[in-house]
Amino acid sequence: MEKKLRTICGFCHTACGMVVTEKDGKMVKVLGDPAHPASKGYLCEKADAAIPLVYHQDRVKTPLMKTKGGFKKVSWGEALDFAADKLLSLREKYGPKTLVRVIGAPFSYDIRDGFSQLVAAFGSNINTGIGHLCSRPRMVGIISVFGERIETNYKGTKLAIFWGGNVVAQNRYSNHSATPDFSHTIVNIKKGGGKVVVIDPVKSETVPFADEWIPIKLGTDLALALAMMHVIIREGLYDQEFVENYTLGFDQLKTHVISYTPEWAAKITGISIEKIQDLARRYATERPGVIYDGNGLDMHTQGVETCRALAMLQALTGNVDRPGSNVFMPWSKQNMLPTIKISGGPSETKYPLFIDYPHPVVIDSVLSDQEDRPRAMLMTASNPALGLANSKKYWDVLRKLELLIVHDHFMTATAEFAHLILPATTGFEANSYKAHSSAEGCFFILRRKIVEPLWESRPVFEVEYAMAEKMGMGKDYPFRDNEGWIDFAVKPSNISFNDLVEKQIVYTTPSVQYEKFKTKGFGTPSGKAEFFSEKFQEAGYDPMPTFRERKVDPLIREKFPLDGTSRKPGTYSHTKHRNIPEVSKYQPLPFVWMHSEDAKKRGIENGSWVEVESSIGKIELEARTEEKAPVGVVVVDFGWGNPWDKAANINFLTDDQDRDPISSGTSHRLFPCQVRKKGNTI
Ligand SMILES: Nc1nc2c(c(=O)[nH]1)N[C@H]1C(S)=C(S)[C@@H](COP(=O)(O)OP(=O)(O)OC[C@H]3O[C@@H](n4cnc5c(=O)[nH]c(N)nc54)[C@H](O)[C@@H]3O)O[C@H]1N2
Ligand SMILES: Nc1nc2c(c(=O)[nH]1)N[C@H]1C(S)=C(S)[C@@H](COP(=O)(O)OP(=O)(O)OC[C@H]3O[C@@H](n4cnc5c(=O)[nH]c(N)nc54)[C@H](O)[C@@H]3O)O[C@H]1N2
Ligand code: SF4
Ligand SMILES: [Mo]
Repeated sequence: MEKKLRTICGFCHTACGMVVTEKDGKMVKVLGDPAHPASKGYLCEKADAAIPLVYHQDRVKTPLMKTKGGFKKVSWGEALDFAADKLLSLREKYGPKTLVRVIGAPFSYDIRDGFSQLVAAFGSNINTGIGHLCSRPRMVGIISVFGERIETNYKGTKLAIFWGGNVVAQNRYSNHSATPDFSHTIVNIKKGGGKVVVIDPVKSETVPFADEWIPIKLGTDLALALAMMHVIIREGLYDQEFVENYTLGFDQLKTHVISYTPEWAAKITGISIEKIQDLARRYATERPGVIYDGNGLDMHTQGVETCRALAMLQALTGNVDRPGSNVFMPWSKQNMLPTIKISGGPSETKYPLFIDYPHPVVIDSVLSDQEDRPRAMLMTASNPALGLANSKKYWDVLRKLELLIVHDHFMTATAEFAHLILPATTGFEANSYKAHSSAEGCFFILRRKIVEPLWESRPVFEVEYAMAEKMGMGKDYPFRDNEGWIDFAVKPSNISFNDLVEKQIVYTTPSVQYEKFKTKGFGTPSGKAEFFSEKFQEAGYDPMPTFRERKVDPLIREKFPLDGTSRKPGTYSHTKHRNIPEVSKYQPLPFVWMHSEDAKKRGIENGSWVEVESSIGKIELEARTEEKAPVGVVVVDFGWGNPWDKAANINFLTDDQDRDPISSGTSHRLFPCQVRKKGNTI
């Protein structure tokens, strides 16, 4: 019997629609789903991992417990008993905040929600993950201006600025919203007479598709945004009606940006005065204009302030909530987990405005000798041993834990440190869901179970409930498995798991209404779009974004004259799938990309084996002298270092102390380094 079943890919946030052919209980073919409103049949090459992933012989097939002699296979019963006993005894000794939940990029909502009820029922509110590196810094900045997050809308756009986003390689044109027919976004903008500008220090895969590339110096985007505001105000190009009626703090902003001239910014950003003026004028007058703020703005030490300034640019020009600009998209009602609220959280830390519990704070406290430090971590869908800054130090964090439980498919770099590994189902063996806002309305989409769980793998909510039962917390659960969780989560939108099974995609809101600010104002404390934030001021930050030149100790600079930055190779999603030949064939190994001038000076040729060193550590990999970045900048590929590839992990070079003061985001995108041909010293 052969069946065609609709689901989503789920290897990245875009969540393209997929049609899987299932035959006699096995997945046999994967195609794009033409009926999906955003992907319309498109799948990228990463989707080729789907079938090989599910049937991969190296999957963790049973629970594994660490013993002196290595990992030992145990039954689920033994694994759950061990986890429950150890967790309860740690709570007894050190209190509930001994337990930390860690998640990776939430490509579907089982990752967003998994184990959160358990951690809360246990009494802890320490929920952390990769938020400080991904989207959260941007969100904090944007929310301070608008009170909520804002998305991109390309309908009739005359000027699209992809700012710190490699949209072509990452297939990400918006942060939470589905862009209709996304793979043709740039073509469609151009067809409508719009222009595309890319602001990126690196010649990314998106650059060849743009009308203009503005190579900016790494980490200086805030200076550019401030100078653009300077020009727009000085030349009276701002949207006077919008500014007068819907914003707060314009007079203060006007004074604040006086010194941020294009002349000042040109020196910092490396962009000419004329170009800065031109971009400011164009963004204010070629309307509607839209800005996509990409992950290139996170992982810098001024990420929040940069994105605050980008949101302020939108408000200043009135490119807000209008077709073809940045828009507040409709969002579906959901029951959010945990249902049990524990007081504290980020507000207790030195990053009070951050949304999650900052992972760097957890790192500091685990490594401290505080009696009440976290001693247990429960992780799902996360590989922080490779993703977080200063891997060597993070490995010490993992080593120091008294209990590390990892729910994953493979023996990853992180799982190797675990006391207990729990075999996880892939996205094709369990039900999950996701919501996407869009101009056409917010829709829920099912990530459908296609085949029964292989070996002894189990979906996260089944594991979570079983663990909760063992600890006597079953009564705190409004669900027992993934299906029950979906029912619970989508209920406020008046739909059920069965509706999703039947329809695959269910719209639960009307289509977008533009210019909502005219009737509803903004979700900020003042109800206006805020150029001046009292909230920031009260928390001890600047009420308006202030550029701070990044200072590198001259001694460090002397030793490490190059600026290193990070790249996500488009053919992978983070650290995944390098053990799947169908995908890894495109780029089996990581590279450091450098300018031929820098290479020549060091006797390095295309293909030379080199050592990249920072003040934190050293890695060895192959050099590519393709000019992706200007002289002085080297670009290192991210995502390697799992046990099966044993290749260079860039985060052996990044520093976990170099942090954004508001988000704790670490500087993976800019770190001083040196490159040497192996065996040479210069
Ligand atoms: N193929 C693929 N797709 C993915 C992912 C993946 O791993 N692989 N991951 C998913 C996830 S979780 C995320 S967060 C998104 C990320 O997707 P994007 O938001 O597109 O982010 P990146 O590709 O990491 O980086 C975007 C660009 O920012 C540039 N950049 C670096 N520093 C700066 C700077 O200082 N200023 C400016 N203006 N630009 C800078 C980089 O050179 C890069 O070209 O992609 C998602 N989609
Ligand atoms: N230097 C540098 N560092 C970075 C970045 C960078 O560009 N450069 N990018 C940052 C960004 S934007 C992000 S989002 C993070 C990514 O950090 P992570 O999200 O931690 O990275 P992934 O490689 O996606 O790890 C996910 C793990 O979950 C497993 N997994 C996949 N699907 C499932 C599932 O359904 N269930 C379970 N239980 N497990 C599953 C995979 O096998 C994998 O081991 O890294 C950050 N770190
Ligand atoms: S990995 Fe590729 S196919 Fe899968 S959701 Fe992302 S863009 Fe779509
Ligand atoms: Mo991310």
